[in-house]
Amino acid sequence: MIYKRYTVTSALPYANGPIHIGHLAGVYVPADIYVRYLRSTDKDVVFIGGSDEHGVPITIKARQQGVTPQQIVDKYHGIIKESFREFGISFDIYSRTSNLVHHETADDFFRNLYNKGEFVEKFSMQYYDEENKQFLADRYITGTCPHCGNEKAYGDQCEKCGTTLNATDLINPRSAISGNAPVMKETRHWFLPLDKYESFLRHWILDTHKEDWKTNVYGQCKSWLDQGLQPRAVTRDLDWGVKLPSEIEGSEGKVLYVWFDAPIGYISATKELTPEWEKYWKDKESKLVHFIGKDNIVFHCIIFPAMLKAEGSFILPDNVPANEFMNLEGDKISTSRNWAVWLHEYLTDFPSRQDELRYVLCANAPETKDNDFTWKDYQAKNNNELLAIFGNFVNRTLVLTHKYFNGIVPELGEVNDNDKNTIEEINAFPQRIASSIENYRFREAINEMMNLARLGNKYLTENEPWKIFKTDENRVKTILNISLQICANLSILCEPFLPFTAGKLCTMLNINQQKWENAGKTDLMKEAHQLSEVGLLFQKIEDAEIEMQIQKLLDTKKANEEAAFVAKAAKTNIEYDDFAKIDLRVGCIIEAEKVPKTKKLLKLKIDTGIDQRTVVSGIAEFYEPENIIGQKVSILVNLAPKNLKGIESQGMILMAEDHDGKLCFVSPTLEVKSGSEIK
Ligand code: B3M
Ligand code: ZN
Repeated sequence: MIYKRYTVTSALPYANGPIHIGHLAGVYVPADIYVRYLRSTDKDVVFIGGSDEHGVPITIKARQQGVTPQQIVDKYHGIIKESFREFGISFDIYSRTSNLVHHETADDFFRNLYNKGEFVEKFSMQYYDEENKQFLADRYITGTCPHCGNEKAYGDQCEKCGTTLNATDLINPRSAISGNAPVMKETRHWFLPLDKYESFLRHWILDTHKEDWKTNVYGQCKSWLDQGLQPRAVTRDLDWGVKLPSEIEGSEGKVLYVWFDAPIGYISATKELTPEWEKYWKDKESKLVHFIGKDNIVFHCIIFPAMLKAEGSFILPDNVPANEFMNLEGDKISTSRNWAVWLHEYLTDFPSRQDELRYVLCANAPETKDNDFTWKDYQAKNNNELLAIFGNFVNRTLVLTHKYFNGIVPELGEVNDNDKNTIEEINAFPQRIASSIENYRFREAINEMMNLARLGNKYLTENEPWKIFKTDENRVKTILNISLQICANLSILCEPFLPFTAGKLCTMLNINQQKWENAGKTDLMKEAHQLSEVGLLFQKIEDAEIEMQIQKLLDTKKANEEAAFVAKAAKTNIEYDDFAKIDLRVGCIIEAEKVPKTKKLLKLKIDTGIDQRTVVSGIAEFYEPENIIGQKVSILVNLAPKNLKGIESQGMILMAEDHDGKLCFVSPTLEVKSGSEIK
């Protein structure tokens, strides 16, 4: 089917934290590539984005910080919007769900379904905080996970074992607001009867989209459908969100469930963007595409389509190209563990290197399986691909043109077979890249684009213009003319992926950014056209820069381990008489040496104040013998001697074990004489 226009949405990030490379790789870079390509082919397209500003995590964060939810979302909406702008994510509008248009639109949508009798009203028992006079939704309840024993599980999920929970599953439930045990109280909610749409959804997804939806997306949908769909509550007891229409009985203190209002945010934002919004949402000749991460599949492929279908006047998505997750250095990206590369921090450390990150995230995009971002790979892709292939080709071409022809495009003379083949190959690139993009295969597309730069490099290397300039200037003219055509083609074909680079390249070539239909041509650079100055497209990334990033992550890991430390429970009680049998003294290490052929053992001579005796201690991994002479220790002097590796050990020094297994001396903080009793 040929579409007249495109409505492209990208998931609305929660405005309760900044965004990281996982967001870019999974959703926004692919969406932006797709949209930039469509614009380059002169398609009518709207690219919709915005912040998701409702939901319980936002209210909880606000409570923790002693501010209002609005203050939280104002802060993060600003940060997120700025990150997108800096990385060239070219939304036609970046809106937010706390604004009036959205509240009105979501309200309309709910009313419409309500009036048509599309909802099922149900009474149920729900936890209630008597002190705060509030029903406790999802995350407002914490308690012990019945599956893994995690004492900090939430009413909707245990983050430790990943199980989806109901609040009533929790053992020893507590209100997250007051800490009190909640009581059960009856409440009323409205449910969207998904079961009613099951057969429609089955047919629409399983029969008509088996071929064109990605396997991961199709597979998740199928498994949901095969399990059978249940009615789903679309309201919550909460005071932050889109309020229920007040004339509805029982609506007080209730808002729309965040996953009901958030996707409507796509529609509200389009409304805000253009008075002609309806054609992007209601005309069958508009192609609706949702870019999302894999955790949002059910909402975009099942629930939102059911909502749209229930409303009746909207189109359904043509495709939902969801990506898997991008991990970081082998570990899942996590906001709470600060395990992420935050976009605003990246730009402080690597100013003006947006395209470098866009490149690496796209070349490595988690399209069919989870993937890993590593700093070493980032460096390698920058240095060995962007710089060594793309940058190097453009640089060689431009520098030679300036050197031999004062930066004026030389004429194309007689073309030989090699030239002809090269020209033919150039012609074929736009279609190949286009087809990969249209099929949401962005890794393949960016690799194809780089193949054009590879072709350029190969062409220059095979023809070696620098060797023949003195003897055959005309031949050099032809070679550089063709190389310049490749540069001009790159400026068009790289634009969806590397918009900043495309801009720089156009400046150097002294041409305007051109449309896709011109790509493939080999007369883009006109004879006698004057080029501008040569600048650098990419810079080398040094080892030291990468080591700094890796160190930053190691520090985070360490801080997380420290934060996660929990002291072991106490042992059973003993009587004082048992303790009194132990003879502990302050001592001092006066000699230390490694025990040969062991990794862990040191042979120490300790001045106990009573005598000088030998103690073998398992601390060699942590201390160099020469550094601990003079160290005060606590020593158990009446421990029965024991033979260790042929040495008689007469006592034991006390060590405290840190969270990471490191052993530390236990010694008095002030000067205390050796032999003093510890009791
Ligand atoms: N805010 C969830 C997420 O960021 C959610 C997406 C809404 S899209 C309508 O994963
Ligand atoms: Zn659990």
